[in-house]
Amino acid sequence: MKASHLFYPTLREIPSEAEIVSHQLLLRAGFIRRNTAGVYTYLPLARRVLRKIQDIVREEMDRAGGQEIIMPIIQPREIWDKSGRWSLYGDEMFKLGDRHKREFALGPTHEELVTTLVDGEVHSYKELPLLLYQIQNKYRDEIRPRFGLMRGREFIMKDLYSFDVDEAGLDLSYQKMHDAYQRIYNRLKLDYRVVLADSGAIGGNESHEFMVLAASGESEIVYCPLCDYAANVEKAECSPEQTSRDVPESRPLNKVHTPGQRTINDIVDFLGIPKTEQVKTLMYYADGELIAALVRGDRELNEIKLKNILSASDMFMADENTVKEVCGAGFGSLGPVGMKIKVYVDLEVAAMKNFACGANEDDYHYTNVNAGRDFTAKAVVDLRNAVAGDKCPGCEGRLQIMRGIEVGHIFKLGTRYSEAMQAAFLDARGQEQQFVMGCYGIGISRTMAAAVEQNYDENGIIWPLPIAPYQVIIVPVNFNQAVQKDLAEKIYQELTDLGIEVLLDDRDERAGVKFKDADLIGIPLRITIGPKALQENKVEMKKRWEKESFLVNIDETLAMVQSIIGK
Ligand code: 9G3
Repeated sequence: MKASHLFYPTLREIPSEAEIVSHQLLLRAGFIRRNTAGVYTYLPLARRVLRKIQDIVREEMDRAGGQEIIMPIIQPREIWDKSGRWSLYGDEMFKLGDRHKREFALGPTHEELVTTLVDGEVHSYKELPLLLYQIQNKYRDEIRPRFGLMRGREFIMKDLYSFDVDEAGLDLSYQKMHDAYQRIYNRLKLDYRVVLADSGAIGGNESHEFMVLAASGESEIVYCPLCDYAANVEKAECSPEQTSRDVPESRPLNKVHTPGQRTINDIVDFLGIPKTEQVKTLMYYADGELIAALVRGDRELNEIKLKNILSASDMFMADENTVKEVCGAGFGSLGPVGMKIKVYVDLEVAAMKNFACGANEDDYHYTNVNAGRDFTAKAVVDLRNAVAGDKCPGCEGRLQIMRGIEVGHIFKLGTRYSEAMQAAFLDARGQEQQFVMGCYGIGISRTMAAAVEQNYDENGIIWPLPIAPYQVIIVPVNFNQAVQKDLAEKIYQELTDLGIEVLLDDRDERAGVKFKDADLIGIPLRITIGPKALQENKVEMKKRWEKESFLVNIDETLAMVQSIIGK
């Protein structure tokens, strides 16, 4: 490919709307352009990277027994009514009508569609297991699309669905996918972790996320440096510390006038009671019912854990006016004592003695509150977010926190969808059985962005060789100089004939601009053809991931390139 022909509009300045490095660099290097919020065009360089990622994913899916299909993006409302999920996702689902006023969704995922397909076509256990996958655009109307390809409203996903006769079969399919995903991320040269994850609204039980480690990652992961425990903080279980100290006596309940004191910190200052001896009361509507959740003053409530405990499909924080009506006080003065609604208590709070909290009366708090005596918990459950320093659930280690980008997510679905869609097959005894399913996603476009988050420097992108848009870029210092031009074209042709992907920068630009662009777009190996080196019958080479360049005899160029890119 000649640079004078390639469409890659590079930018000198960082676009103001780009907050994270991958978004900035993919825009500046002419890989993507925003069409509208969360919707992008992939320009030629990005297309080449995406194709390489997809081909690696395809190879590993096929190796694991997957068969590629292409499912429709337009999905009829009926199948979503059958699974009961048409309104579950609210405004996040793109919906459209056809000329007959029939309703459709733009596919955010394909459980309903693929289960309907397989139900109609697979009738015997002899045809299982069946692993079908596609690489296709997905549509989700994110409230706040941002970070470029990281959180788009249209994005490319590989989604595979496994159909087995029973749980044992699913376990095998799930393990095959787990291993295939590890091969994929290893081949992509990404630094990733596999973490226990929440299964979210799609139900089902076990699920794992594949997280590319990056400070810009939106996901928070806890991991144990001693054992292999790792979990999304949404899922990470918190085990209360064994309080070896003798348990203090319950002191008498005491109501205190605390005029104008609202926050946990106010009470620290006003009553001299530390956060760890206070309890926060948080109010939620869960499927229409107002409930209270208690966590220690210095902790954060984990809303995913609460939602799962309540098996609520729709849960949101109550507004202060409603709370005032029901509880008689505003947010800063709430507490479990005398509360008429259900109170869900974090494990840690249940073990606390003589704690302080609001008195459900503005300007009043209680001290020396004790669960059991002063209030009754509806349930005592793990409700808080894990934090660094927590004990590892699996060993004596102490948990650490890191941030990650979720690039893959695999789920055991069981019969969640085959039951809802009445999708069944006949087993060996001629009995009707529901398919036992799994689903497995990889964010293809997000993976490209994640690769940039882990591979860049002050000059631009540093593509890992397996997904670079071109493997080699030839930069003649002065293309108008015949000797340089001829040699550049000779090396270009010879490398191309060897099947190596080469970009020849034949533009009539200053050498400095060519070097800057070569670094910006991140081509792994640069061959510079300049007058100085030519005098000694040499060319200069530089690996994008190294600082120093080096000279190579012209007649050793091909061999050197092949040894570096491993062709
Ligand atoms: C929707 C909308 C958004 C959604 C879903 C449905 C996430 C939805 C979960 C999954 C689970 C797996 C197969 C590939 C891997 C992920 N956001 N999920 O089901 F209608 Cl608007 O998509 N699906």
